[in-house]
Amino acid sequence: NYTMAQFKEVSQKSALHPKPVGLVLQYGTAGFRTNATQLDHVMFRMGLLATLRSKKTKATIGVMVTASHNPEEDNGVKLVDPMGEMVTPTWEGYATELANAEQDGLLAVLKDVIEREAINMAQEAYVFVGKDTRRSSEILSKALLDGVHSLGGQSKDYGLVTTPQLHYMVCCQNTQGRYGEATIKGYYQKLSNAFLQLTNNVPNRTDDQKVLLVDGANGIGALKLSEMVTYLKNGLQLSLFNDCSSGKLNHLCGADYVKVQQRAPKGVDMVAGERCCSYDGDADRIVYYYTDSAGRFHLLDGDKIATLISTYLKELLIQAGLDLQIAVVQTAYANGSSTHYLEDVMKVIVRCTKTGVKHLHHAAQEFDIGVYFEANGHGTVLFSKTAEEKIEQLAQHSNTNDEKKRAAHLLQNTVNLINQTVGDAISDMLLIEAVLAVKGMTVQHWDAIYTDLPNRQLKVKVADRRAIDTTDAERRTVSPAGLQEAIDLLVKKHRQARSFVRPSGTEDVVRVYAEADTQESADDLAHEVSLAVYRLAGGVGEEPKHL
Ligand code: G16
Repeated sequence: NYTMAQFKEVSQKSALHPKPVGLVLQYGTAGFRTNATQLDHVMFRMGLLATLRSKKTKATIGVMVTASHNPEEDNGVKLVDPMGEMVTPTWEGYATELANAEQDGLLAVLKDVIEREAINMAQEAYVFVGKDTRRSSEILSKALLDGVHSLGGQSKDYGLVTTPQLHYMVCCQNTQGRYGEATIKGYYQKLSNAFLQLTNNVPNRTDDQKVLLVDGANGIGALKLSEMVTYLKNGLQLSLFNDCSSGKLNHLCGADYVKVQQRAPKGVDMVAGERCCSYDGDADRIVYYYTDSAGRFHLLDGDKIATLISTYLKELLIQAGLDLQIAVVQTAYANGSSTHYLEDVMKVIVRCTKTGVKHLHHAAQEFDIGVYFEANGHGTVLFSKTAEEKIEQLAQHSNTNDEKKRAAHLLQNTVNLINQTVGDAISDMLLIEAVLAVKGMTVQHWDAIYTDLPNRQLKVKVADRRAIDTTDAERRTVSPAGLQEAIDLLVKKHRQARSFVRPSGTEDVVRVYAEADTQESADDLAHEVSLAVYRLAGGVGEEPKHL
């Protein structure tokens, strides 16, 4: 019968994408991610899984081939659910089972998923596929498409796109175009129109204020931003660096480098006082920065972005007279000063979740307006259906007084400018630029909203990072024994200090975060905690050295 024929096809095709015997991969923070040479079978199998997920949900599913901030040699896969969100934990479990099944056990796992989910195999399936600029992405996306087609799924290959663009396409497709047109041109038009609407009526906006330097991390974001420039007309004066023409992806540049190293990327001709921003390798993260006249580097990370955006939205809600609940979702990496400012000065609700956009996104959905940002610059804003309807009604209401109507229009265009499916460097950049223009703020004004506590992030190599288990949104460890007690004692030695450790879900390392009242103290604490991790959690290689 039909299914038997499909299984035969899967069996034959999977032999062309064999799994290295004994290789076991974990589904990480954003999907599978490792050296590209180990991923051919994973891609084929994720093609199978996406097809099943599409049959199950009777909707289009997306799969993005990317390893985002990781080095060029790595690659990975991100799965996108019908509304542009990440897949659910149950399906992450299926993904892990499929990826790790030995060659002769693959069909059994596949059948098991079909049975457990009661999937109608006669149902049609559609999968949207995208890839980043890594050399390995081309062949890996072919393996992925092989998987889709072998189970009878249909595909649309968007080729080179940013991760958030693929999320956007999936959402447009599954909302029958209500969210927008599922084409790259449609994406550029929707975002540019909203940006121009927001900024065109700003009085006295000078050309100088439109200047922005962008570090494209030598990745897909650079390519896509240069395509978009014509749509933005004269709304921005962009200078693009690390644009893929010569440099290496994410090497000494990009959002992750700038955030973790707290220094300017290589390859950007910075001028004191000028606004600069960096994307990451698949353009779903952004951070801003500038150097002052004394040459000091100032970073405006995801926390500062969340603060700017939520301040702007709160002010507009007040002007519009709309009673909508606004919340900010952060992770343990959020700078203590940002949380303090949001809770105590701005008086907005603040939630803390585990690292990973999927967790933040979920928490943000519980509010009328949920602003979520990881400190590393990954984030967006979610508007509930009620919030969007109230804004829409007010914008259309002819009796509304001028101030209310103006605020409602600004809110409406803000909603259109935001990619609500996932963090999006291009959309976030345009939003930040629009907010600064509308509020008449410079990057220095923005930076002065609050002062970050000095902080430091380090990585420690251990034999098996699963030795570390965490609780309380990753703020405390429960294993190995004694580690949390050791961290507590070390933290007590410093002022205004906080520190935590967690296994990375994208790299084979344990991450260490520390903050304190001075940079020296934060650096000391991060080093001391790294040593505790190394000694108690099976460190490998040389003992961590002080910076
Ligand atoms: C991914 C996730 C982010 C996460 C980051 C680092 O980002 O989407 O939510 O913050 O990995 O995760 P970890 O600390 O577990 O390695 P990206 O931009 O690399 O896809």
